Amino acid sequence: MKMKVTLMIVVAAILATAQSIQAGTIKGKVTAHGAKNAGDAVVYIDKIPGKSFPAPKAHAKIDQRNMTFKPKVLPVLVGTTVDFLNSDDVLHNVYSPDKCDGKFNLGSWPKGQTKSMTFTSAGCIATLLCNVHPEMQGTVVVLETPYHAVTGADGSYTIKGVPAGTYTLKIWHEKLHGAAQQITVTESGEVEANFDIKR
Ligand SMILES: [Cu+2]
Repeated sequence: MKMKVTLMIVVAAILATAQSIQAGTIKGKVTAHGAKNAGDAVVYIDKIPGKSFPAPKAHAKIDQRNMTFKPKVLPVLVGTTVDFLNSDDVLHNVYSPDKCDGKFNLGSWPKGQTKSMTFTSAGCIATLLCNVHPEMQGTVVVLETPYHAVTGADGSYTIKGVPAGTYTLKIWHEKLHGAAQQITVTESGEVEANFDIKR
């Protein structure tokens, strides 16, 4: 009898531990008023008080291809290094007029080559431009948590692996604005959060 009770306590403890490391999913749809579509919006957990995340070792990548930045919008955790690859037959340049780690200018480089930049200013929105092709524009959004997603053209997004808790969910878009939301993520559930964004 005593043995059985002990076993039950152990099982309960294991279950409790398993539950605390389980994670939920945030998903939803963004509706854009005043933009071509609802794509390229960044939905993200603003910050988690008392928690900071180590800079990722893996580099993120932005390709300059067919005279565009791909992806056009890239959210990264603060401390992330982004590799900029030129995949076109022409010279491309990458610079930013925004004060993210200085107004950086990485210079120009030919096809097949990469230059890297580490983004260390949380909250910074770095507009990416190419001084060879004025029509090219991209954005790196530097965030304090790794919980973020970019919307597809239909406005849908999914953020997976979010630990249980109550958070402020925010949205960034190049031109439009939307209100932040308070959301609660449960251990293994799915939370839906939809946004309306406008000028
Ligand atoms: Cu260019």
